Amino acid sequence: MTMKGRVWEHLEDCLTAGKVHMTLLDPASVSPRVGIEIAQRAKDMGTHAVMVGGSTGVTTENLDTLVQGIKHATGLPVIHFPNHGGAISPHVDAIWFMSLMNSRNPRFITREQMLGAPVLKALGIEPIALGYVIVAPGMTVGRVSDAEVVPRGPDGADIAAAYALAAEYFGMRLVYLEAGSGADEPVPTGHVRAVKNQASIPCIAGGGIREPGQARALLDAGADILVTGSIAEERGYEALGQIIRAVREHEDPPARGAAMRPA
Ligand code: 1GP
Repeated sequence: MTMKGRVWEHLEDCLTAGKVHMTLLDPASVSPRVGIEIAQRAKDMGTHAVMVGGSTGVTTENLDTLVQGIKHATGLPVIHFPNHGGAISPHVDAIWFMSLMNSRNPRFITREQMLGAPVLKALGIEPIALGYVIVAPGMTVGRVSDAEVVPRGPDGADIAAAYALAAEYFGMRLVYLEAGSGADEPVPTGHVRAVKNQASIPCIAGGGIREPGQARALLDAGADILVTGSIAEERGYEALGQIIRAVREHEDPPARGAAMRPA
C-alpha cells in the first residue's frame, strides 16, 4: 500500500472510526533489523501507523534505511517525526510539519521548518501541520529544543490548553502533548482534558505510556492518538500489545449526566 500524499485523509478516516495508536521508532537507538521487527509486531497487534524520528543522532542514512525497511515489511503509513530540517528521507509518506510551540529558540518554532519546507516540496512529501508542546519532565527533547516546559498541575493544564487553541488558530491540524521519551509518567490527564475543552483539533499524547491503565485514562480524558516509543524494547511485545489493545478497544465514557436525562 502506498500512502503518499494522502496520509492526513487516511488519519482522518481512522480518527472518525475511533482512537489511534502510533508506534515511534528512533533510527538512532534501534538497528534497522530490530526496528523492522518491532514495526511488524506492532502492525500485527493493530498499530495504525509508524512514526520515525528521534531527538539526537538521526541522519539521512539511518532514517532512510529504517523507513524503507518498515515500508517494505509492513506497508503501514510512515510519518517522519523530525528534529531538524536537515535529515529527511524521500521514502516517508508524510512528515509532521511541526512547530515546537513552547521552545525559547526560534530555530525550533519556524527556522528549521523554513530550511525543510523547500526540500519537502522538491521531494513531494506530504506535510501535516502540528503544534508540538512539551510538558514536564520533557526529557531529552525538552533539553535539546530549549523548551519552556509546561508544568504539571492545574496552571500547566491551562497553558497546554492555550497552546492547543493557538495551534488551532494557526491552522495546524493536530496538537501533540509530549512528556518526553522515557518520562516517569505520561502527560497529566488534566492537561488532555483542558486541551479538549478548549480546542477542537485532535490531540496526540506521547511519552512515558507504559501501562494500559495509563492509556485508557488518557483516552478517557479525550486524547485521540497515543504514541508509544521505547516500550517494546524496555518491556517487550506483550506490553506494547496491551497498549495497542487498550486503544483499539476504547469506548468513550458516557457523557456526564447522560444517565440523568429523561428517556
Ligand atoms: C512519543 O516521545 C514519545 O511522544 C515516546 O515516548 O519512548 O516514553 O514511549 P516513550
